[in-house]
Amino acid sequence: MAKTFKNFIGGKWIAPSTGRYFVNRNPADTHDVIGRFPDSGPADIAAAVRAAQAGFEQWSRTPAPLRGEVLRRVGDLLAARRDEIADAMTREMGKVLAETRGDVQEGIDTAYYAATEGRRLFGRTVPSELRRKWAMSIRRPIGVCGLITPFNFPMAIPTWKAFPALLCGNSVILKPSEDVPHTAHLLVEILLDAGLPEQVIQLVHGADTAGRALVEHPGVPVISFTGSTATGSAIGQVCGRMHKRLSLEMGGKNAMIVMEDADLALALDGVLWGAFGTTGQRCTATSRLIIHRKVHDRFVARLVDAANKLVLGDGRDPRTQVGPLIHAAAREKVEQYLDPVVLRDAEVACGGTRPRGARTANGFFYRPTVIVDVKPGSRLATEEIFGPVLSVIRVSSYEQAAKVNNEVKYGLSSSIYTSNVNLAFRAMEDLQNGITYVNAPTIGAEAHLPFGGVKQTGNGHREGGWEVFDFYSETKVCYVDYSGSLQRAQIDTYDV
Ligand code: UN1
Repeated sequence: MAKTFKNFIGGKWIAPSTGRYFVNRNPADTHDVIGRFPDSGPADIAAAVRAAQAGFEQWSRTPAPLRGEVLRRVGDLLAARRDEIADAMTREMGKVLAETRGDVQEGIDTAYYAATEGRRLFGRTVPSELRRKWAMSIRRPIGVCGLITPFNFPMAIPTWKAFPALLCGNSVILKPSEDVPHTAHLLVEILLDAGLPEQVIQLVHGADTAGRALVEHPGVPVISFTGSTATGSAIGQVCGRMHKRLSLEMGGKNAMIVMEDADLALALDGVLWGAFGTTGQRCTATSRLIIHRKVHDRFVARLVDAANKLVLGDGRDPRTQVGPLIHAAAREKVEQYLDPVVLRDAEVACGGTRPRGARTANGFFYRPTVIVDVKPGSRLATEEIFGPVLSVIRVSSYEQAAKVNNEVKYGLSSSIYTSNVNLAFRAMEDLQNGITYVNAPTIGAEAHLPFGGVKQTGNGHREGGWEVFDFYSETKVCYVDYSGSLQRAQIDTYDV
């Protein structure tokens, strides 16, 4: 009998008010059941908000350096349990152990970064217009933050959101993806072990009903969401109506540009990792290869050869290089793009089918797929697939490559392989993305730099780095007049 997990609300592990549960299975072997998790409803969210408001009263008054100390201990505990958490993460979402260890490492880095920020959280002092008067800004906590996180980075993304939110003095309600509830459970255990006051963190499992109740609750002034553009739009409408602060990280259709003067061996390693790492299930995944016609045929031949050799299987098997997709619907979505009606004149150079054999028989596997002769503007060239599918587009110049890169509604990451330094710098300006890599693939952003995209990928906020602390805090301005008499500001003494 599979283990039954609970929500963490009001300082206790409790069953959902709905009495309903969903089953969490290993996507590499659907016979392997990890556990049953709460399918929560609005009453669970309401209870979590009440508790989080009480937690906020306490935590917002705790000095920021002490809040940072708790996060430092969180980093220490994550580091001590890294391999065990990575194993559990691979079991519930499929990516290989090297990647899930990296996912936990991103959480560790984010914890230590936030910990040190507790001793900064700078405000500013600026000169006043008037004598004997000080003018300054400070940072204040906001309240309860509702965090809705995806399956592909089960530890890193919750920590990107929760740690800066906590460091700034807010309390947190985490609603993780229903595909990766176990990793979220482990994270909350660690937060509590590190000494976070128990009302400050609430964990509410569930699907859309729980997520919607969180977004619509008037007691949650801050929402941060990573996921699809369609869901992000729906959340944006509610938050706009309710005047909530909202950070959105959504889709991508990221391109790697390979110019004729590129180091092709380097670019080959880059595209294999960018397109097929995490089975293509990253917002930053390399989904398009925009390649100069002079090197196209040579490069594609080597790419197809290497992609065919990638070993599929359970991510906990050390031989495995590519794990499964997250669930049946994700694989069916990939398969839709292989329909002849969608392919039209494009040609499948490798992959394009489910694999055969015992290693992959019980999971949602799909072969690494390269599609050539993709036309700019077609569905394969513009839509996010979120699977191991690479669309190859042939171009004749840098100008054309940059234009094709920019011809999509998304703008997360891009990359250019070239040995021409002038072109590299031009690309950094021309490519309409939140992140551009030179001679590196489109994935692999570092935890201490701002992360996010332009256009339909986001709504102008960034996660990570120094900028995220602005999102999770309110700027407050204070004036201190120590002149002893009424001094009117310049605008109030203007002489007509
Ligand atoms: C995501 O896919 O949502 O840059 C985040 C990267 C990772 C983060 C990806 N550090 O590839």
